[in-house]
Amino acid sequence: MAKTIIISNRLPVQLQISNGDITAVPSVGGLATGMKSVHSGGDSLWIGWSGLTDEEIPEELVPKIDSALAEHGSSKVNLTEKEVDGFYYGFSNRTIWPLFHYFLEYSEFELDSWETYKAVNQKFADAILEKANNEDTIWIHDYQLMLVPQMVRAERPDISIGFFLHIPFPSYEIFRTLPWRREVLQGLLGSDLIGFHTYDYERHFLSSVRRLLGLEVSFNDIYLDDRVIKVDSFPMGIDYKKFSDAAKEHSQRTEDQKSELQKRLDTHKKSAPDAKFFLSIDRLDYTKGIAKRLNAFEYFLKKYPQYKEKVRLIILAVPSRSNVPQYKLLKREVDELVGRINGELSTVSWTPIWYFYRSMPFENLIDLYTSSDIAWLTPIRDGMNLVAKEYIATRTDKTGVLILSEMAGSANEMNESLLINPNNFEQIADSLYEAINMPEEEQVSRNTLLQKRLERYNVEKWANDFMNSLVNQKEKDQTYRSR
Ligand code: GDG
Repeated sequence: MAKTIIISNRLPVQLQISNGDITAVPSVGGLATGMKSVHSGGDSLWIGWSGLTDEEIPEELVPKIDSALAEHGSSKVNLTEKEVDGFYYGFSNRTIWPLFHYFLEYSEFELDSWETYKAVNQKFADAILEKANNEDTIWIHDYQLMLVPQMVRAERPDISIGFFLHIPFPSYEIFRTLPWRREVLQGLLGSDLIGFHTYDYERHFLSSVRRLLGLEVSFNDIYLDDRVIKVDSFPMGIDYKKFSDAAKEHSQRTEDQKSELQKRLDTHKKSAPDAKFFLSIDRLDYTKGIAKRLNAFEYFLKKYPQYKEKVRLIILAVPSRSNVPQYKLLKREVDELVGRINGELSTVSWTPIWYFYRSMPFENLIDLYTSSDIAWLTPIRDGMNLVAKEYIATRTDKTGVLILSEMAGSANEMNESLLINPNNFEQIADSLYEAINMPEEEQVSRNTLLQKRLERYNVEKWANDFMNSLVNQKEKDQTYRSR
């Protein structure tokens, strides 16, 4: 029977080793949830890294680990610490990640890490080749694995391969600075279908293909001598029902059932019923504009001092890639900014910023979404930004205002939010003012439209659209070949 093979850097399960016993716990991330409809039962397999290096896995536990993963339809790619260093912390996160988010000055072009990236991509390709039959469908995810499509294609010319990029694809002028730009494009062109979050990323990619490889591009098809490849946009949605159901359940909780965080939020609401909560949730990443947001918050309070003691900014910054120097520096910068602003502005009864540097359980995420009057997300560049969508999905009474950066892919589908340029403090301060004072009817009418769209284009639809498009493309490709 033909199966679907999904490949991503990390598996959708987390391994926990304790006292020689292994448990594999499913992850709750967006991708894992989104792929549920594709990754189901015995006709699909997920290949990826387990999160533990070879050095961390005792040899005698390998069979147990393999069988624990197999129970979740997963199979692991083994990586050494050195490989993770060069491939993940190196080329993926010090070269591609900054470059594709337009942080050219942060991009390091090191031959060693490129070589490791290639070798590790080959490992992923080999793991696929070991498990795949010609009639299977392969879906490869994200910027860590851009060479895998061609590596698989070289061995299996007829197999069906889809690739989806979760981060922006930059404009040609940025992409061309990469020393290995042609190799990366050629790697991706091993696919039958290449998907992006937005039409802009798709156009940027096609422009690079045309200019760097001189290939024939017609609308969104790329013609090679013997194959035709489709490039398209598939804006990723969320598991809408999961978020709205959680919020509904949350609103019916008794005092005893509430979390400690919720009780604390309630206490503050009660002591100042007119005060507004601003919320931001991001991985602690320089692309998310956290430091700028803090400066903009200070600017807002200078411009509109009447809101001192009347607003509170809740920042949830999730630790991320803390081995990479830029992330360490950013952590220090954010810590200092929060300390300085709170130090300068706090009063006996008011701390302007609540800063959490940790990952929270899903339940607390819902506490924050449902308790915040304004979600304020200001990425400098973001492939999509699912937090914006999740906030809207939890607003069961349809109140709440979303202030969102134009530089997030999700801004394309969320026109009813207040869109801002994250570099324009004047506009940001005015949008915060507008959000605080937005009449409830207006909030409801904006959110009604947003919710309808998010409910319809949920993550399951995203995954199915991609898979259907891949099937259609394969048929088109076969006709092209037999012409
Ligand atoms: C990449 C691209 C693109 C966050 N904190 C906690 C937590 N989260 C969850 C959120 C959301 C996810 O993490 C974050 O997704 P984003 O889309 O906002 O951002 P990235 O992590 O940068 O994701 C991005 C995405 O891929 C998908 O293609 O949108 O542009 O950069 O789902 O809810 N979840 C829990 N605790 C937390 O503390 N449980």
